[in-house]
Amino acid sequence: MFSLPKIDYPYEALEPYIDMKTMELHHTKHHQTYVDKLNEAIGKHAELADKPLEDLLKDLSAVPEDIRTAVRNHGGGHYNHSLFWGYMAPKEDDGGAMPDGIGRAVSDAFGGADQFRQQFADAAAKVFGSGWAWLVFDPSAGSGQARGQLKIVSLPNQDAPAMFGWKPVLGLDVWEHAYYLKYQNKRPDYIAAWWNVVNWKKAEEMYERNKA
Ligand code: MN3
Repeated sequence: MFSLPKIDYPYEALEPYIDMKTMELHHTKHHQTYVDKLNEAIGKHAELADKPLEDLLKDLSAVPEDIRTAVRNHGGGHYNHSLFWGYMAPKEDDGGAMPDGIGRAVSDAFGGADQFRQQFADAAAKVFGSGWAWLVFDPSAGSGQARGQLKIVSLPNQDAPAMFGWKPVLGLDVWEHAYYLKYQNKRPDYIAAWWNVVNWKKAEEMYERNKA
């Protein structure tokens, strides 16, 4: 059975950039619902009970058809949000600047840290309807160099990078539930504020783990 992961900081810790009420609802209602519906689906197929979620998402065609859409939506939702909480941290704890490893990598891949931020923000702003922007590794591209393997992609709904063979480094939820209470329809304002609470240490850790 899957369960709701704890968040390492209190709901109010990302104020004023991400408000407490949004964090609480996002975690205890939205994320919890993905967990519940994923468990409901997996409960229909005992043979899947021990499978890691990432393995299910990597090969959805192997998931029984009657629960495939539920695993895609709710499994993707659980997977994405479990990463998302760690991609944020209270501002005073994250050091602010990108650590060297990921800093060099995004400079190589996108021409500089500012260019990376701009391209990522554009991708997030342009997601039509509900979805996510991601910085991912694409192991099928390039040859061991960050250049060519690091990509900015946007994905609809709760589709997860694992579904496309990509390894996540950093992701931003741009569903309205992630920002509507504080920012209403102004998604670009939410995106601009989000940079203040990005946990670069976590992104660096994901980068180091996935680049090999
Ligand atoms: Mn969400």
